[in-house]
This record gives sequence, structure tokens and C-alpha cells, in this order.
Amino acid sequence: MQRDYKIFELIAKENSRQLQGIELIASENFVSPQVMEAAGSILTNKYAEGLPGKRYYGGCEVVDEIETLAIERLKQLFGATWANVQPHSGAQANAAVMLAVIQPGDKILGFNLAHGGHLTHGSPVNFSGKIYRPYFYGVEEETGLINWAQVEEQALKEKPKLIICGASAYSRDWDYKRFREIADEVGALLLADVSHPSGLIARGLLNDPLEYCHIVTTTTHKTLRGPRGGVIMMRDDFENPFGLTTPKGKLRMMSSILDSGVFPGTQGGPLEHVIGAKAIAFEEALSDDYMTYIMQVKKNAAVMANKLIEKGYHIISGGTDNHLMLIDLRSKGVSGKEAEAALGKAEITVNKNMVPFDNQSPFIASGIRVGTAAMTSRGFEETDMIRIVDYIDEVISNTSNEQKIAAIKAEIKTWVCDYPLFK
Ligand code: DSN
Repeated sequence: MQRDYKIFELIAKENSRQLQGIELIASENFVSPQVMEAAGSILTNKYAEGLPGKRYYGGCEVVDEIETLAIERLKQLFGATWANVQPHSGAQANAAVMLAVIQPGDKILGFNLAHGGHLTHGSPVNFSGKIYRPYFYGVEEETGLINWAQVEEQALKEKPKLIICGASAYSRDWDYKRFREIADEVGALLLADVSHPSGLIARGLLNDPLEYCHIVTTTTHKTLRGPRGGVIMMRDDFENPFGLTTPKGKLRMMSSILDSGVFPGTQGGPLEHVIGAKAIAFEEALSDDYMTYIMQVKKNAAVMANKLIEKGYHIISGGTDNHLMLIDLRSKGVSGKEAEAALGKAEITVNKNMVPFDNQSPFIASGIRVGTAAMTSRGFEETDMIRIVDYIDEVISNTSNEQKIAAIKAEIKTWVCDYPLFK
């Protein structure tokens, strides 16, 4: 077979891009070489529909061992008693949960996308908003913190079947206990999607969603630093409240219903090469090295937020408890789109992001979201965060000064190329 030089040239080009730039997209990270090795392995050749020990294809003995290890390691990492490691992504994990626990037309209550929520929490352009009836809570305009009065009011008024907590752009910790009290009051199931902060949660740096939420989903590639993918977990399995029975007439357990939500509900064959890579990432996340890493992620984010505030930037909610922050640029007279483009020219990669109560469209947006998980994997520490903020500020204060931005890009390239992608 002829080598596909075109694609490998492009991969090399992307490698240089990653190496030469400052990666601040809060949902990205750099994985270890062994995670990449497993993800690029011959496991991709295997079909394994079903679950370990219960497959629809022969020859699954080895992948059964791999998938079982992934499940066991994930359970250990989060103190879960049940897990499914097959979702191809966080969106797929949420789709599987919703398919399993609610019916088309049922009401759901999630965090408003425009305030930092996620598409799969009920956005009208997503399956979750098309198949189900979405209602939302947001943050308070003044504080940028969860608007509890709105959560309670919406829950009591609409009596949703499912309440979702978790976000894509919220820098504070979540009070899962309070959400559970509200869910219990209205008879809703509670799902936490902790895709962003799951690495911090796993190592006890943030509240534990599994203590109060019926079901927890997360991606595996953000702070958890694994391959791209998703998982679903529970700490306490329970009999389904919908009256679904086994062939023997017993109420089915939620674990079995959630497993069916993944396969055959929303997915076909699991990606065993990715599951192998997930297993490695979970073991890494249990290590002392990862503990040092994730503590540094949090410290770096706090330093970055403080330095930005010192320079006159408005951080939504006034700071961060996790790895990310949402910067409102309205006071700087620059849109999120302009900031993203100008920073991009300097090889500082961020994403424009709507801020709560934004008066711009999502394509323009008034803010940017930044996170520290990726650069911390490259070995960046507090002083490096201060230098990054200085660069961000220089670019944002000079968005149309091409010469200045080119000089910053050159400086950044010389600086960051000394750091490997994964330290
Ligand atoms: N795209 C992810 C993020 O950036 O948060 C969520 O799906």
C-alpha cells in the first residue's frame, strides 16, 4: 500500500502548530505517548458489540480484558460502582442517558448554553432540545453564579423528568446536594455532566457529583487527559422508576437500562482502541504524577484569573475554582471573535464564547474562554501563566497592529518550543 504522504504531512504540520503555540482551549489537553500508542493500535481492527463477556462477535477475549480493566480503573478513580466506557464522546454519553431514562416529549431542565451550558443539555439545535422539551436555568447577572431561585422556580413549575447540572464554561464548583434536594422535591432524576472538571473531581479538588447525582457523565479528553471519548457512571445502582421489567418480571436495574442506552440504543461497535487508551489514562489519573499535575492545573488557573483581573479584565463570577475562566471583553471594546482571531495570529489558541446576558450573537460573542489543562501538561507553572496573560493583554490591546502581533508570535515560538507536548 502506498503511504499517504498528504495526510502524514498534514499531521506533521498540526504537530508543529501544537508545539509552537500556547493552547488555552479549556476542553483540550495533551495526552501521554502511551495513551496515543493505544489509540493508534491494532485494537481498531476489532468489532465487539455488546459488553465484556456478552458480545455479539467472536474473538473478543482480549478486548474483554481491556474493557474490563477500563471499567474497573474508572470505578476506582471516581468511587463508582458501575460504569460504561463505550460512549464515543460526551455528547454520545448524554444521548445514551437521555434515551435510557426519559421519553420523547418529556421535560428536561438544564444550564442555559448562553450562560455557559452545553448543547446536549437542551439546546434547540441539538437532539436534546428537539426530542425533549427543554427548560433552562442560568446565572445571576450581578454575580455570575448559579441563579438558585431560577433553578427552583423552573423545577417546581415545570416538574422536569430530568435535571442536568454541569457546564462548558462555568468556573465555579457545583452544589450537587442542593440540586439533588430540588430533584427529589419534583421527582426528577439528576444527571451531572462533569466533562470539564472531571480530572479535578477525580482527585478530590472539587465536590463529588457521584455522592448526590443519580447518573454522572464525562468526556475523557479534557482535564482527565485521556483519548477523545465519554463515559457514564453511577455510585449507587437502583431499580428503574419506570416499571421496566426483566424477562423474569423483576424491575430492571438502571445500570442495565443505561448499558442499553449506549448499545444498542445510540451506538454500534465500541472503539476498543480508544477504550484501551481510556484504561491507560484512568491508571495515569490514579498516579501521584497526575495528582501533582491536576493540582498545578488549578493553581495555574487561579494565577491566570488573578492576573487578568489585575489587568482590568472582567472574569465571569470573579474568579475560578477549576481549570477555566470566561473573560468578558466588553470593557475592552473587543469582541470574542476579534480576540480569538488576533490571539490566533500570535499562536495563542482560545475560543470565542458568549458571556451571560450577551448582546452579541454566538458567532461574534463578547468573551473568550481559556483554560490551563493543556499548557500544564507541557510543564507550565505559575510564572508562565503570568507571562501568558501579559501576551494576551498585549494582543487584545493591539488587535490591529500586525507587526506587534507578529513579534509576539515569534517570541512565543522561541519560548514554548523548549517544552515537549507532554512533559
Ligand atoms: N466542545 C466542548 C467544549 O469545548 O467545552 C464541549 O463539547
